[in-house]
Amino acid sequence: MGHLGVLLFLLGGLGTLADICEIPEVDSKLVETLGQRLLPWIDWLSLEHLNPSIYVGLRLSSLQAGAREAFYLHILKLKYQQSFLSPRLAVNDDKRDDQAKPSMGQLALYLLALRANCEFVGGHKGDRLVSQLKRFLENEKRAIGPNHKGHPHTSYYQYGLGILALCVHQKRLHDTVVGKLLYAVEHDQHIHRDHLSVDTVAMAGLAFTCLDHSNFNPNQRHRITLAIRTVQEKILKAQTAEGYFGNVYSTPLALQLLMNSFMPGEKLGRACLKARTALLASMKNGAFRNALLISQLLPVLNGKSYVDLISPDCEAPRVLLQLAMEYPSQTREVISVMLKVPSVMPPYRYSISVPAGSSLEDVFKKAQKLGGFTYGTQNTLSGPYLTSVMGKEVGEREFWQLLRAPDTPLLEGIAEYTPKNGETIELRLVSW
Ligand code: B12
Repeated sequence: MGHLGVLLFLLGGLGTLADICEIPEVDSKLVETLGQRLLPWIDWLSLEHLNPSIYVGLRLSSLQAGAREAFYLHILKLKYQQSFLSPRLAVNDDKRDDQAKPSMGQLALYLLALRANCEFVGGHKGDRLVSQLKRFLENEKRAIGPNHKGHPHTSYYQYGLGILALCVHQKRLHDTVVGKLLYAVEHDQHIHRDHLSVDTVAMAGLAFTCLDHSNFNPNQRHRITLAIRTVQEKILKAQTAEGYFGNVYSTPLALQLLMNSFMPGEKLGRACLKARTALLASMKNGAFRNALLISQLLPVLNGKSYVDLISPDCEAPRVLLQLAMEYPSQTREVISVMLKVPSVMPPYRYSISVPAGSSLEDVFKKAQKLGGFTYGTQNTLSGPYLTSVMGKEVGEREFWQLLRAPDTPLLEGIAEYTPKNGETIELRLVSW
């Protein structure tokens, strides 16, 4: 019986009805369809598109990709060791190499990938990667500042990932580093503008849950337990009428966190069943095409979370995935989409014709070809991220927000969102 089991047993004995978040098994065909969407990413071994999150998601799922998995991890190791340990990078001016270097969050995800293969980071090379991650966190701690007035250079989401990764590798963390994330969760009005989304609190909660299970930072134990409860409550409060926690795409991480929770009463179990129903409906409606999000969802559908990386089960049987192509339906229908960028001088506003089913990025490409519109992207684990429009690059803590007129932020990026005929899409430079 695990920790949770003992507690439930005790609570049961006291006559209190304790409640857990269970996700009953879903149709295995549906799960396989999701898994199949990861295979092209695993086979596409371009260094730029390597994604440790995909590896983690697959290992915590009920599915496997056979020998390709081991090969993928091997290439991940080469990339991450090369990026952080190659002497060439150390001597060269690091401005040039900086761009190629993975971020703190990506390094953290790589360490999670090692744990997903039941490896502990170690040896001379491994220790240097751990030191690098600790240095990243120290820098972020300094950026947040002694009075918590500043902001991390990356985000609290990546800060949480960093703590989680060190925790699953049983690396000790300074109380002051953990303290910054605790403070952020305790005072969310303070970092409201910092996208303290359900995703971000869920990630913080997963990191705290790991610390709690590992019994590190004993002098902060009480504060950590309270913070976990705060996170649970925030997530439950964020449940929408349809059943999502936050939105459809933050629901997987939210469930990962809640699956490690228990609460008196029946609220938790009911909320999770409702979220499961909503997720299933959205999956059937074609949501979850993005590999990163699939990698966060697959563990949930297998009853697992990132906290399981403390001691993963690497022997669990998993179903071998077969490559299957999904063919987009062919259509000759042409739609028109109004693309608008009001903030530039002169304001841009143009109706673009594209084949039905085109992505927003296809619309951008067409607009660029027609003239008068330019854009730039940066590759990320979530896909192409829009970084400039009409030559206007984003500044610090700014981003180009994607909206459907009049005022609805899109829930997908430019590569995945497919506009409908007659829609107006606005690009707006905003601070966050
Ligand atoms: C922090 C964050 C942001 C920050 C990123 C800036 C920063 N310095 O960190 C801000 C607030 C700017 C942001 C913006 C957007 N975001 Co956002 N974001 C996140 C969050 C919470 C964490 C990302 C992260 O750090 N990952 C870890 C690191 C290691 O991975 P990474 O690839 O190196 O991280 C980079 C990318 O994730 C990129 N990024 C952030 N959001 C998005 C969204 C898309 C579509 C892409 C391609 C890239 C991208 O910024 C990160 C830092 O460089 C995720 C939550 C999640 N579950 O993943 C949502 C998330 C990825 N974002 C989402 C969305 C929808 C957006 C927007 C499209 C919203 C909008 N309508 O404009 C915009 C992006 C528009 C554009 N210009 O292309 C969705 C994506 C859903 C999907 N179908 O893929 C998520 C899952 C949140 C959600 N639940 O809805 N985001």
